[in-house]
Amino acid sequence: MSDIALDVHISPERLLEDLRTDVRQGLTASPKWLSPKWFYDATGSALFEQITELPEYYPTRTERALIEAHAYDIAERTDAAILVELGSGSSEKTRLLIAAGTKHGSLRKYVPQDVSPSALEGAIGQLTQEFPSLEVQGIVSDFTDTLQNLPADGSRTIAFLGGTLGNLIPDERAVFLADVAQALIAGEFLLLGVGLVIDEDVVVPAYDDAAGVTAQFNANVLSVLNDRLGADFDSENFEHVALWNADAEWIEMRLRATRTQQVRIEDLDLDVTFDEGEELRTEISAKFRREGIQRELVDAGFRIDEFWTDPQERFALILARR
Ligand code: AVJ
Repeated sequence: MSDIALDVHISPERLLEDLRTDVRQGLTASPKWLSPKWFYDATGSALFEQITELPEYYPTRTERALIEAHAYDIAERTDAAILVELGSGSSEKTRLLIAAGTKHGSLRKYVPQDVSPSALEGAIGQLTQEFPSLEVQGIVSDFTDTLQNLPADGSRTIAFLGGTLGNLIPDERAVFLADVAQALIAGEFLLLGVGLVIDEDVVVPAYDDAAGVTAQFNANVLSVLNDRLGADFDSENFEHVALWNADAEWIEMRLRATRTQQVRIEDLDLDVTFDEGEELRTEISAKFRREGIQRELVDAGFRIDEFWTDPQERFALILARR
């Protein structure tokens, strides 16, 4: 897989610089926080793939069923030559869109973007075997700054699946969606997957599974800081917390210190104190209501073409036209 050429829009040095800035900001703030983007080293990406197969984690299989049901319709409506996917991860569900697009005859190129080179290489290796005539160009970057320099040699659809939009706070979301709209021209599409607001008793276990995989995924961010910034976090001193914030309508993941402790982050020359019970927020995962997300898309400059949902209305797949 080492022969896979990736376009690196964000250099490892720049990514490390972003991590340093983020960690200094987040760990000296009160309350403390980290961006969920730092979960995804090779271990974190692999743990997320495990999460997608957990019985409690409904988003992935719900979205996959929606894509399966509507992939050909999407191919016909969009007639896209180029499929760009933001935060593509394993590209596992996307192969259904690619299969439909190539069968329809319009799709020539797939452009997956992810912050994790290992996830991209794995995905591209598989896809080029499965679709030998498909041109694949991987981009290593952050999804919020991928939108410049997208290929423009054909009509494009940008896919942003899995509910990852929910990782952004509302202000960031508005900016990001407007940027996506800006990157497209009239007649091109955004295919967006988002989680819907559902019963707390269903959504919380999806982020706090019985097997403890999500807890491992959450704690892995501390290993990332140990590896990349020479920190000395002991993940044994933190416990996984997932809670539903009913006002904001999002899930929050946190790491709660089980004892008072000091952590050294060598590369930042920073010492951080945690009180017993103090919590570090590591992720928000917002869920949406139909009217709300439609309004956000319209405000960003889109028109809603289709709004598909599963029978239990847990997840939505939205086709929006620029
Ligand atoms: C990859 C951002 C869509 O928010 O559901 C899974 C990440 N966090 N379990 C999500 C995640 C905890 C996931 N996204």
